[in-house]
Amino acid sequence: MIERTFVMIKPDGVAKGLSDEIIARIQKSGLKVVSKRRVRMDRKTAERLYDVHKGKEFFERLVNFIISGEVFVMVVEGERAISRIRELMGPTDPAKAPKGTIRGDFAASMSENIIHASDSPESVKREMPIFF
Ligand code: 3AN
Repeated sequence: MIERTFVMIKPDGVAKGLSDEIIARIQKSGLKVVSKRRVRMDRKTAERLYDVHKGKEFFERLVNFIISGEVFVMVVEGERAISRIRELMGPTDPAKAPKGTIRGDFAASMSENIIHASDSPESVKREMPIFF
């Protein structure tokens, strides 16, 4: 099934100059980047994006990090795009992310982990319209 998913290169990924490398990995895997935009999020937008984490101990840290610099927001399309991007990305904790995954190769910590991608069709429906 052809899906569209929401992907974001976080401020650490942009600041480390990894945007082209990450986009190249996505395209090489056979997925298509159909829209992309560089944005600096305001607090309200960041809180909306991370609404599901409201109340968790890391929420404030996460929001502060995500508004600390520019991000790349993208719409990615392809066969099973939602789960394929999650595979390319690797698990949330970089210590558990295998080499060859984006987080395994580049992420520094749980909060600074380079990339976000929607984890389900419901998340896509909620997250994508915030930016596209
Ligand atoms: P993923 O980004 O792999 O879907 P989620 O949805 O569990 O992971 O978490 C969203 C974001 O919240 C993560 N990308 C990460 O930056 C941050 N996060 C999750 N758990 C923690 C934690 N224990 N400490 C700090 N940040 C966290």
